[in-house]
Amino acid sequence: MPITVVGLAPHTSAALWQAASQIRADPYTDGDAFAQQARTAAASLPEDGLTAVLDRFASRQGPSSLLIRGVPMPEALPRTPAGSFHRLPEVRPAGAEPVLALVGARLGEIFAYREWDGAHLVQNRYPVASHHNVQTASGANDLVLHTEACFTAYPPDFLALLGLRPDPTGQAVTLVSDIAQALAQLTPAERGALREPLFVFPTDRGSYNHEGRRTTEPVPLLKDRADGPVLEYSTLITAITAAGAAALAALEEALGRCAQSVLLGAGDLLLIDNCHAVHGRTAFRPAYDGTDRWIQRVLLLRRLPSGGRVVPDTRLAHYPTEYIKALALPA
Ligand SMILES: O=C(O)CCC(=O)C(=O)O
Ligand SMILES: [Fe+2]
Repeated sequence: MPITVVGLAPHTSAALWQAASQIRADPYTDGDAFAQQARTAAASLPEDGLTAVLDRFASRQGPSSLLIRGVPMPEALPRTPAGSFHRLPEVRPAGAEPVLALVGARLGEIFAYREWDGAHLVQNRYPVASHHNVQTASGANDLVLHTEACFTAYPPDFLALLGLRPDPTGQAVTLVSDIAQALAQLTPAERGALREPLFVFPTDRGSYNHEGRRTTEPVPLLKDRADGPVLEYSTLITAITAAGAAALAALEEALGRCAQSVLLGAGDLLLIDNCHAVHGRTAFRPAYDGTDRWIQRVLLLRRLPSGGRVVPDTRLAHYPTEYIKALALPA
């Protein structure tokens, strides 16, 4: 199934820019006001073809990922920064944040993880030299297929990824894979195994012991919810039994076969339903000279938890020590 693409006509693009101009708060210093303004602007968008597509996507009647092309961009974009965005001496909006938040807020409430990206409600993603070999969005190796924030208390319902600057070498390609399509290629026994608590992440800080290695507690990957099966997945997961391993291998292969490639150019906005699609990114060779690929992201929840827009990453205690150190996450 090729990815669904919606191209914005110039007048729709202009209307989006106009609506986004109501969002004036700084996303990095005044996140709550920024998100509230985005919510108000999104609710008052004129009903047209685009809002119909977005509302269908948000109600999960459409595809599990959707590419919108022709999102209006600011006239001038600064050079791609070096170093993590939230640690830059000067954190300044790039100008695309309001339009990203506007479309995102039509799908849900913008939120962020306290421990990541300085808890910014818009996350800036570009290659960081010191993360080159780390399994993270700012790394340069293959970013393996994953459910965003799987097995945390608050995995996003949706993600929106906006291309600001494409990879000049064309190598960095975002991957999305439809879960239902992949599951349909598995046997009933394989799907059954995915519903069993047989799956762990290897970590030196886990409480469980599998064949002499520490791991997280075993969990099922597939859960049945009222609105259909929901999968939480990462290629980094391993299984604790042979049946689990066979099911996991079959799933990995099927997700790989179903993966679609999206080269995020400037103004390309990829919407992902995090319950029904997994995503990743191919490896690339950044130059680290200000011309590298740059995307911005918002995470969305259909309903905010009572604590507000900044939530804890409840899996942090189980990340490997080396990973926490490499990314300088709060331990
Ligand atoms: O860089 C990409 O295309 C995807 C990065 C990613 O997985 C994310 O931002 O959640
Ligand atoms: Fe991701």
